[in-house]
Amino acid sequence: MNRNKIIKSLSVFLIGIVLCSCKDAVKSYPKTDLSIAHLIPKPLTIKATNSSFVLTENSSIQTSNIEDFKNVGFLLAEKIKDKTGLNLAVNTSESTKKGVISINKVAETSFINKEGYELVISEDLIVVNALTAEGAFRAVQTIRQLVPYTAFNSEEKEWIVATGSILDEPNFEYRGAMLDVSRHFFDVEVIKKYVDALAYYKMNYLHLHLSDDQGWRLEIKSWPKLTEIGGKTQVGGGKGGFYTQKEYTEIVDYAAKNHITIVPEIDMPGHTHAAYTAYPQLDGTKNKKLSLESTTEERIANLYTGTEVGFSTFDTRNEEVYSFIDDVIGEIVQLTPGPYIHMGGDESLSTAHKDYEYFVERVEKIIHKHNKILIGWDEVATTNIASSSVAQFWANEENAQKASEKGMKVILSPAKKIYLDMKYDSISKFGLNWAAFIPVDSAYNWTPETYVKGLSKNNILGIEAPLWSETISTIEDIEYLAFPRLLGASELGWSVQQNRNWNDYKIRLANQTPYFNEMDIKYYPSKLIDWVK
Ligand code: TNX
Repeated sequence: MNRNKIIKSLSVFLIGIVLCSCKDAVKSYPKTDLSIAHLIPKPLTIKATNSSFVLTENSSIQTSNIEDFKNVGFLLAEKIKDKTGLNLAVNTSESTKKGVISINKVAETSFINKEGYELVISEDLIVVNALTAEGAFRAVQTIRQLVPYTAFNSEEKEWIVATGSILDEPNFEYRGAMLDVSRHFFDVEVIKKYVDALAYYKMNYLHLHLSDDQGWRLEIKSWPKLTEIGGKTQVGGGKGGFYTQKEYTEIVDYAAKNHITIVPEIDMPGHTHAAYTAYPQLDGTKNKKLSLESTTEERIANLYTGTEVGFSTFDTRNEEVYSFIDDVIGEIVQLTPGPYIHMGGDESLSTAHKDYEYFVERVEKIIHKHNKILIGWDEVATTNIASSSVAQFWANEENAQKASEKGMKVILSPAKKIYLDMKYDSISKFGLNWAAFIPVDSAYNWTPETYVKGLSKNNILGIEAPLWSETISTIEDIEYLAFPRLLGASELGWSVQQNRNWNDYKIRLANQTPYFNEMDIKYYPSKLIDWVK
């Protein structure tokens, strides 16, 4: 190489270095504003610092060396991969460079609430501090919502996260959704998809309405005809279905991975036609068409596929009914790690009140024997029930007040506001309207803290959004009714009253379309919302 050539290649090299470092030095990222991020539910406090954390292929995740914290880290990596394609290393030795997301179990935070978390996002680092993996998991949902759908620089694979800090904890301990899998049966995959969305919006309970007049949906090994006969149809006469215990466990485990607790409901003493059609000795209506001598086919032919309520009851004075319930609850408890068993108790219009009272007290004893807490629809508050049991208010305010006077906690599910099976308006494709039409703004604009006169925040365990399934039979139908109103329920449950505001919410809601599209959620595109295309 002659001298000139050497000088030439040296200068190209030097220019290269200068260019590279210049490029690094001048590389500038946008000014951000964390305080207007489209988060649902709205966090307790947000402080913006207006610069950018840059998520790249070199970013990594590091967690406390505890199993359930590690799982939260892996879950975040999986979700970031789905969204951006970036493959973040979790807990590897290289994960000490710039761009680390650090998820830490700490002994103390600004909160004593186990779901609370602190999230600090600076240019180089994202830090999550939480007392429990549950808190870390809720924080991870916030991070997921903060990572944009589009890259800042797709060539260099850079995603921008707004910097600042968030201190957050839930307003209510119980933030639930209910699916009626009895009127129409929905399989495990449908439930899992619903769980995914519940988790993303920080809800923590999924109540499954597992039995009703039209169908019994959970395998009970000691009473196999419940599903062999009682699971054979549904509203309108479809094929019905049921969960094997293995499938139910799969649901419980999947929910647990998402820090969601399953609440199983066996509705009784009313809403029991399917159960006593399978086992006529339980029948309290003296239905002449049912007898112990009838064949399986005859019993299946006697199942109910209509939608009327209030005609059925167990025989509350028959001891066999209570050994049946003990067996059923005993098996369910074995499969259910959560603290609650829901006994229904609504609309028992064919049960004399004294028999209803007697029944609820007996069932409460059985549930206590199995070390679980009873939840019942608000009618259970008309009995001599223990203060440790929980009433779920749906229609009768007096019952909710009675419950709180007894010292019971109340879950708020006012049908006029939070029944996801109510139509949006008169032209809705699905739904009922016996309680109200519930457009998206009405579903959001109410105040759980003051909704029932005489009930204060201390009496309220939380809120739950039930979805009854008389009129719906597919996942698309579920999504039409639940989305977007379910998100309103999430915010009413999580966010404090002073942070809830329809005009602010409706913008954040409009920006959920990329998530709905990515998850293939067929939401109802309400005209009240200026949906982001
Ligand atoms: C009332 S809410 C019911 C259900 C129906 C629902 C339909 C409650 C405790 N009982 O049996 O499915 O209305 O909206």
